[in-house]
Amino acid sequence: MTISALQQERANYAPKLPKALKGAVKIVEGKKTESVADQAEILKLFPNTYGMPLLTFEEGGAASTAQAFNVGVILSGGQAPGGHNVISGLFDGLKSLNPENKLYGFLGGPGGLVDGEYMELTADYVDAYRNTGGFDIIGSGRTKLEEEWQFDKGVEVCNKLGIKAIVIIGGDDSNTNACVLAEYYLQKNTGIQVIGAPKTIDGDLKNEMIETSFGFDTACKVYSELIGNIQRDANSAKKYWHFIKLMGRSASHIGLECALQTQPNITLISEEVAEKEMTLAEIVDYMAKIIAKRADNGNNFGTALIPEGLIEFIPEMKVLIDELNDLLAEGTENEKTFKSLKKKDRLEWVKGQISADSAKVFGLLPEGIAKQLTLDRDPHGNVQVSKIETEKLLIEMVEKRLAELKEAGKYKGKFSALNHFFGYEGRCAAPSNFDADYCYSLGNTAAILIGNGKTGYMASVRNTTAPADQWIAGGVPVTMMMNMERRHGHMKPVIQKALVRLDSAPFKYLASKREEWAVETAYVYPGPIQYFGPSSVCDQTTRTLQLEQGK
Ligand code: FBP
Repeated sequence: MTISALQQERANYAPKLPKALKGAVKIVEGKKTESVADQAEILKLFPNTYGMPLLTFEEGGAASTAQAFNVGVILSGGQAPGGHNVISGLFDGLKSLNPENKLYGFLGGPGGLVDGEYMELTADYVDAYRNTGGFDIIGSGRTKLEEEWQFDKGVEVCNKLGIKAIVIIGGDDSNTNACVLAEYYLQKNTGIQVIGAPKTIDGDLKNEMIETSFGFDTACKVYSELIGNIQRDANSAKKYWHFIKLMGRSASHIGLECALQTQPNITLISEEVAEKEMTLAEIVDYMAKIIAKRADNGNNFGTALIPEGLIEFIPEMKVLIDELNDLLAEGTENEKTFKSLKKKDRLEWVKGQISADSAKVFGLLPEGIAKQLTLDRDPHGNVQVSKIETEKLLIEMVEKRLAELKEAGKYKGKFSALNHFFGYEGRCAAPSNFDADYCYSLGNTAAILIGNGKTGYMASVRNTTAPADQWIAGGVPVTMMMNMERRHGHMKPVIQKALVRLDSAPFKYLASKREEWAVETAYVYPGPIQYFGPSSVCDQTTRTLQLEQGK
C-alpha cells in the first residue's frame, strides 16, 4: 500500500498522555452521582447502573496482575477524526495490562456485533492506522442497538470469542444504547461490561464531565481553513458573496466555532433563531440588510455561515417538517400513495394533505427545496438535513429581498453569490494533535475502566485546555448524563443533547463581535492544521473550549 509522506511521519507520532496514564493507575472514587434530571424515572430504568460514583485516575497504583481477557470494539455512526486513535489507545492499554489480552473489532458498526462480523486487531494491523483519520480500520454503521434480541445475539458472539467487555465509540444516541446494554448485561448476569467513548464532529455530546466530543477539533479546523481560504479569495476578487453551509445536524457548535476562528460577515445560529422565533423572512431580511450595508461601503462581497440544521429551527419550517415526517412516514398508506404519483404531481398532492399554514409555507419554497423536503427519511424517520440545500434556498430568497430593497432605493449594490457545503471534507481528516492525543487517552482510559471491572461508564478526559500531561482521565456513569425525552411518541431515557446555549461564553463572544464583523472585513485566515512545528500552533484547542474554560 502506498502512503503519503505525511502519513509516514504521522505514524511515528507518539500521542501525549495525561500524567496519570503514563504508568500504573490508581482509581479514586468520587461522589455517588445522580442523573441530570428525572432522577426517579432513570433510577427505575437503570437500577444496576444508576448512582455509580465518578472515577478519577491518579498516578501510582499497583502494577496490573490481571488475567488475560478479550475485548470487542465498535465504531458507531458518522465518522470523526481520531477514531483510529481511540482504538490504538485501547489496544496499547489492554496490552500493557496483560500482553495476552486480545482486541476484536466488530465490522461495519453495531450491526457487526449482532451479525457476528468481526476481526482480531493485531499489532501490525493497528500500527497502520495510528494517527490517521477515518473509521476504515473496522468500518462504521448506523444500526441501532436497542432490541433485546440484538443484546442476546451480542452475548452469543461475545461468549464465542471470550469477550468480557465491549467498547462503543459513538455519539449521544449510541452511548445511550451502550448504557441500556450495560444495564441489560448486568441484569442478566452475563459478565460482559460495556464502556462508551464520546464521538461526533457535531460537538453536541458534552456536559460538565465530557468537555468535548472527539473529532470536533479537527473537523472545525479543516472547515475553518477552507472558510479562511474562501475569505481571502472573496477579499481579493471583491465580487462574490459565499454562502457556506456547515455540518452539525441539529446543533450549531461547528458554525459557531468556525465563526470564532474566521470572523465571517454573517453567522446564523439555529438555537438563536429558535429562541427568538425568527421566521424565514426575518432571517432573509437580516442577511439582506448586512449585504446592503456592506454594499454602501463599496463591498459587494462577503461570507455567511449557515448551520446544517437551521431549517428545522425556524418555527414555521419545524411545523411543516413535522407534518411532512408524519405524512411521509415509511410504510404508511400516505407514503405509498405519494410514491405511486407521477413526480410532477407529488408537491400539489402534499399541499392538499397538510395544514393550511404549512401548505402556504410549502408553496412559498423554491421547487427544488420543496422536493428535498419530501425525500426519504433517515432510519429514525427524520428529514435528512444534510440533503436540504438551505444555502441555495437562502441565496434565492436573499436575492429576491435585495431586488425589493433596490426598488425601494435602499440597496445599490451588486449581488452575485456562490454556495458551498462543508461536511464530508472534514469528517475523516488526519486528526489534529489535540484529537490524536485526546482520542488515544480516551482509548487508554477505556482499557483501564475495563481492567477494573467497570461497566456503564463513559471514558472521560478533562482539563483539556491545559497541556496534555495535566489532563484528568477517569470514568463518568452514563446514567449521570441522562434525562427523559419524548422520542417518536414515547418517553425515553436519553443522554441530553448539548445545543448551543445563548448564555455560553462562546455564543456571547460571537454576539459581542458580529456587528463589527458584519460591516468591517475582519477576516482571519487560520490556514491548514499543523502537525509539526511550535506547540503554540500545533496543540491549539478550539476557541469554544478556550472560551468555555475562561481562557
Ligand atoms: P454522528 O452524530 O453520528 O457523529 O454524525 C454526524 C454527522 O456528520 C452529521 O453532522 C450529519 O448530519 C450526519 O452525520 C450525516 O450523516 P451521513 O454520514 O449518514 O451522511
